[in-house]
Amino acid sequence: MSKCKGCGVTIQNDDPNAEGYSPKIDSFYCQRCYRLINYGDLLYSAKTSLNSSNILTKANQMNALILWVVDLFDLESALQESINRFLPDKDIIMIATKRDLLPKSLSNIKLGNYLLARVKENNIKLKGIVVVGKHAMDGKEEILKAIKKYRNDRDVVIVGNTNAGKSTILKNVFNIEKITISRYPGTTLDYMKIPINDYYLYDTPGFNRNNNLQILINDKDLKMVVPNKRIKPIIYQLQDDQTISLGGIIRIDLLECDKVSCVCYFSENLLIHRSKTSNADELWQKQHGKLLKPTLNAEYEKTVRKLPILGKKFDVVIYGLGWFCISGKLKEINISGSEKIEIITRKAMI
Ligand SMILES: Nc1nc2c(ncn2[C@@H]2O[C@H](COP(=O)(O)OP(=O)(O)OP(=O)(O)O)[C@@H](O)[C@H]2O)c(=O)[nH]1
Ligand SMILES: [Mg+2]
Repeated sequence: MSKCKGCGVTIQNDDPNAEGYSPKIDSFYCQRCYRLINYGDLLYSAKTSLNSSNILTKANQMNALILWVVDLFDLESALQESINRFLPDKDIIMIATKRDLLPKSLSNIKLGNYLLARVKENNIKLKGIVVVGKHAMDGKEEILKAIKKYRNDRDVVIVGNTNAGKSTILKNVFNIEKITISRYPGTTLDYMKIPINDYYLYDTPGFNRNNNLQILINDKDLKMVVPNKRIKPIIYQLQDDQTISLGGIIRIDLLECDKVSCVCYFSENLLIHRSKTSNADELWQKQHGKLLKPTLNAEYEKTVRKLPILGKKFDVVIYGLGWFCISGKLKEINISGSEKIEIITRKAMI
């Protein structure tokens, strides 16, 4: 049976509604990849059907060097579970992607030190870290050098969260032109074995993080929340009780602020709205889904949670959406939004 050259799924021509369908059994692409590549539209979403543990179990059984691809914009989501737990005894290189999305004010040295510290703190054992950007074109040589240094006659398997940029590496570093890349999580559907000189390189489906906004949001709203150009930080100076709304997804109440600076690192397509906390309830009642959009499906119940304040300067990270950097004195931070989205505080990145 032939496999789709875009996503690795086995091609079938029995069921037009099932994965891998193509009108012709010997097609190059399945119908979904064909439409993604030629029209950029998504026939069906595969983001919830992927099983992360199967992907890693298979990688663990292979005699291979692991390239663990981590989206810098969505770092916490990648760090939430130790990669070593799933791949004990494997040599792992972290490829941190999408450097081009982070502000220029964050120097490479500072970013490198931050990554090293976070990896150490999370007890993750790596052979090395390579930072790349602009669709893996910047840093391409470093990836090739790292593979050369650590491969030791083994194959290479690329793993990581959905949308981290795994297939983009195959396309732009290894010139695998036909591979499908898209902004929709769950693009690659099966292991893809690609011969490279004297070894095989494997692309794999991404792991699905169910507490990540990019999985929870409707596919049509993805382009409002996932940045595709460098993030321009928006800075608010806050006094007293203030509320910042991120579209209709999350609302953050910062209470009893005393000269607080709140820097927002989010996609420029996302509407960020500031109001007094006393006006915020009314604003949400009137404008949710109108001015305040996108929203999540109604099935995601809205809850309020209190976040710890981590000293004078720290980040509040919303998985898959971005983060705030808060500095100054304040008494309380309350977040309203679906409890399914993970929100944490961390040491400031920038
Ligand atoms: N700005 C920016 N976007 C990138 C970069 N690398 C990848 N992307 C974008 O990230 C999205 C996902 O890229 P893919 O290569 O399909 O990601 P993947 O990890 O293979 O995703 P799955 O197959 O779903 O697991 C696409 O919209 C890419 O264009 C980068 O360096 N910079
Ligand atoms: Mg892929």
